[in-house]
Amino acid sequence: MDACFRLRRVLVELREGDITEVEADAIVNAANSYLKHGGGVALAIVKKGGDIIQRESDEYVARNGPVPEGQVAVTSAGKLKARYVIHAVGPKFGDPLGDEKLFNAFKNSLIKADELGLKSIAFPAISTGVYGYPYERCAEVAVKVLLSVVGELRNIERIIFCLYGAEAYRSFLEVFGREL
Ligand code: AR6
Repeated sequence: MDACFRLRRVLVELREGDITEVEADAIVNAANSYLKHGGGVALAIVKKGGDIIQRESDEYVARNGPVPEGQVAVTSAGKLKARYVIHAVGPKFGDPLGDEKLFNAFKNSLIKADELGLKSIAFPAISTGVYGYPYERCAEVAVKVLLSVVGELRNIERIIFCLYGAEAYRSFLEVFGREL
């Protein structure tokens, strides 16, 4: 079952499932700095969206260099329902600056989507797969971002967190229920 929270004029939804199926103006990818989408949610996104996503990612890195941790790059979304993929580079768990970088990865995705004039955006639990972050810690960082950034958003009306599997969903629900 989905859970909803309201933060000022923004609706925040928690959902369990596959982010490649989500209808939102942008979906966020949990990417690496080279935008080589070889595993996890990144691979699911390029498999369903098509080669154009990897091609535009390669062009981005060729032009701008690797994307630093905490920063984002935008490509189109190919065959996905979304219009854009926002590739956010999260930290690896254990990095002493990890929480700050994770905060920035969520925050910069929201700011970028808002700058593009988008109304809705869907996030996976960035850094909680290959990069090893505990779900709860990721959820705590995501809540801090929401509380600090929502007031700045002009266009975004709906923020979805699409959690993969029951354990991820339960952890986010517990933290969001407590903090929001
Ligand atoms: N929909 C939503 N969430 C998903 C899906 C999906 N289809 N598939 C996996 N997840 P990860 P990271 C969840 O490993 O930890 C890649 O190789 C997954 O269960 O995708 O930031 C990149 O190319 C987990 O909770 O990203 C990078 O090299 C969350 O998505 C590296 O992994 C993030 O897991 C990034 O590692």
